[in-house]
Amino acid sequence: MTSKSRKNITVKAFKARIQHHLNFHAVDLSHSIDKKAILMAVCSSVNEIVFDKLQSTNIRRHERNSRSINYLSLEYLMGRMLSNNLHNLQLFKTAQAATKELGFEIEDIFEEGHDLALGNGGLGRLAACYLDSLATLDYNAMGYGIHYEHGLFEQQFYNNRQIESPDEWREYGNPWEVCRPEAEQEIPLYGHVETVAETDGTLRKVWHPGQIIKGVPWDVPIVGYNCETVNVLRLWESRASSHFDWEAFNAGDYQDANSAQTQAETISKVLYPNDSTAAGKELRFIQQYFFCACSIKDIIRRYLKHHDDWSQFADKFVIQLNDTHPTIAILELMRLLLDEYRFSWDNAWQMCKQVFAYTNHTLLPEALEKWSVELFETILPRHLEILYRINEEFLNGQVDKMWPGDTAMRRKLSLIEEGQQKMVRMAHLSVITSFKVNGVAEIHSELVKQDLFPEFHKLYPNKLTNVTNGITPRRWLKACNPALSDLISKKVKGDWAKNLSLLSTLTDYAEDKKFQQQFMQVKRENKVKLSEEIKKLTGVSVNPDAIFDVQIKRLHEYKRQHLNLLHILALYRRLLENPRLDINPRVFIFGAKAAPGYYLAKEIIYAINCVAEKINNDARINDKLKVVFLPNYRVSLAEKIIPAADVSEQISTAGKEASGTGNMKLALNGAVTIGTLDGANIEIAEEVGDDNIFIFGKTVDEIKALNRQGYDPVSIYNSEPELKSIIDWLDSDYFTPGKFGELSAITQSLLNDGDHYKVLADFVSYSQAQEALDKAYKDQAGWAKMAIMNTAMMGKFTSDRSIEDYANNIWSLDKNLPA
Ligand code: 26Y
Repeated sequence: MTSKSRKNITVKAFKARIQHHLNFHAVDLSHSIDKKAILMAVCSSVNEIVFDKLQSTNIRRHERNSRSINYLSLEYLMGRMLSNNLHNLQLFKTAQAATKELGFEIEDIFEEGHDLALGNGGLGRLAACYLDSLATLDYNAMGYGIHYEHGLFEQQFYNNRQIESPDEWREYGNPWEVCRPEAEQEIPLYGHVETVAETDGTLRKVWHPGQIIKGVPWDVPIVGYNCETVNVLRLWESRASSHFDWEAFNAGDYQDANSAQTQAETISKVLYPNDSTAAGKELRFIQQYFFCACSIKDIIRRYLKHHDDWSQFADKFVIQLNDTHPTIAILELMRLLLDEYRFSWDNAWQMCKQVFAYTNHTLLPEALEKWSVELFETILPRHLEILYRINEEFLNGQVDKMWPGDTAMRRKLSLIEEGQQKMVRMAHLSVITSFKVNGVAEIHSELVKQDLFPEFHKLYPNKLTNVTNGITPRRWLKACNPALSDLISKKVKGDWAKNLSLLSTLTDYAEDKKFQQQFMQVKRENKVKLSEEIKKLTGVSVNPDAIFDVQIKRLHEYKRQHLNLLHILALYRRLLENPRLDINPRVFIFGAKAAPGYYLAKEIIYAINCVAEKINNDARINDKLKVVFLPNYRVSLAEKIIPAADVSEQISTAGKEASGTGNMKLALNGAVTIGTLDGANIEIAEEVGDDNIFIFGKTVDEIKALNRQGYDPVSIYNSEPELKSIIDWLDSDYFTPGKFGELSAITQSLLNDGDHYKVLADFVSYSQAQEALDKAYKDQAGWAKMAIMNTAMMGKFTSDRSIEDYANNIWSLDKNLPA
């Protein structure tokens, strides 16, 4: 089918397709059709077009033999696929009309879809936005990841506490994937290494693995927006290599017969829900190796399909490591080049140094991955040998040349950390191998250079660089906020979803009374919709005319949801003291999952829920304050919250949030940021201007100075009466009647454990910024102008710009527009 006929597909034709597919998905068409069946039928109808485009993209790629970018990530937070695919295919209105004729609202059908939640948070969602942009910009790109049977856990609240249950995203099958058995891989593990003498006297290493696992690829098509391209996200599922041990089974040992299979399938069973503390779990290590080995072998297979020798490999493939999680891919490529393809050491190493690039997403020391040498020795003995040699050459070569005889420096930069247990520093391996290393926002990249890897920056002055994160405006404005999108399209000429800088035209209307009214009317309608959702999810009624103040992100001490909580308590207290206090009614909206093993994060959720319960049921404050914690925060819930937000809380301790991307999504939808000078907030402030953002708190340098001087939170507590009374209040049984000290883990962390994240140091400044914000909201025209300016000035933060930065400055991709 040509692109022309595809664009012209009529409602009638699309409806006929849905009806045709309903034959497979519904048992009895003469009765009312269930929503799951119609969802599947619509997905199948869309897939006819998607897979057709995928075929022609592949043919085009093959003819052009263009350089490809291969994105390796343990996480992809895709969310739901149908709405986005319809928008990207320009089929939304057609599908909407067709399903309407069949008696369904398309939004209700979307609701039946399950989120693809194969990621934790920012890093996984960034990967998903980048796939969208890569396809939209027609780059030859492939995403590689793990086909987890269970994605990120589902969250519910029970007695105000988080409880987790497994995510069952494939319970009824996933329409957006197809198995590719022809690209299956075999992955060795365990065993030992033998040194074999060749006939010519040279020595060769042979790894005799103790176990072989099968990797089965599942392809998820990635549809570009308003273009011909469909790329692929390839996700590996682990299986036992010989499916069943019939010998054991026949001998009556049913358990043994099954155990190899069970063990193999465990590898891709579940996504680790930690996003900040590297726990050193063996299964996680095997997951990383399994997926890297499958992906590297697949890359080599794709290359050798079209080439007789290796001379063009580094020209045709570049591999991006999404944080250190896939670092082991480096050692696997080295191993294959050396042992399977018989490269010399120097040639193999040269090759590796040309193909890998690494993105750093965090400065938090506890998130930097290290694996014990012991684990390497047991599971990947050959890789450890290779690692040792890389280290030796690095220390005796580059390090010794720059710092001759400096043993302290050798110890500091070594790939192996000495100590009770020797550990492999994955970040060091990534940095020394990669030809580029990037941070994810200007300030973060500077801190990577100055604080995290200063010596590496000295060794390789041109290696460390920045690519500021971005978000796809297709999902995060066009699809999730149709009302605002329609309003924008009335004023902005051209396809702003493909060229987001066009939104700056809106600055012309920022003071236009009529446009302000329309803009705020859209916001209000979105708030009404969200109010209904809040009622449904929590039972709490909220006033759509209140300020909707939103903090949505993973729960972490550095993100400081508890700073927000302290301010809520301050407002509550002020209102109790003066019920006629002249403040705008406000609804504080939280969404966050805590890692199941992160004690304090779970205590913060509990505290917010307890405080919410008290405030929401307190008639004295006249509904001026509401607090809701929406359960099971995920991409599809974010898509409902973000269009309705007035205020975006971006309040991390300066220097801790690498970039943030929720900050960009909220601002794009006309929320005004209250935030610290951290991550991409700084660049957002530069774009929107100081008048259109509320900045507060200590800067990175001031935080560093506090740490040098010796930070004393108790003295702040003692000198700020309001803060003191709030903390004491939290420590009483006011919010947990009859249970004294129930919330004291939080107050203890602030007072006795040193308040690592400087909550108390920033409290007063935060509270003042909140007052200024409240005052600004009273000037409705002034607020509308600020909101419009935020939407208008978000052009920089499209993930298309990020991808062009990567393509031009790191990947050297050629642009291959369709003929
Ligand atoms: C090692 C393991 C425990 C681990 C697993 C996941 C460590 C970290 C992560 C995820 C990190 C993450 O999501 N980082 C976020 O990446 C975003 C995209 O660059 C940034 O916007 C955000 O500031 C950063 O926290």
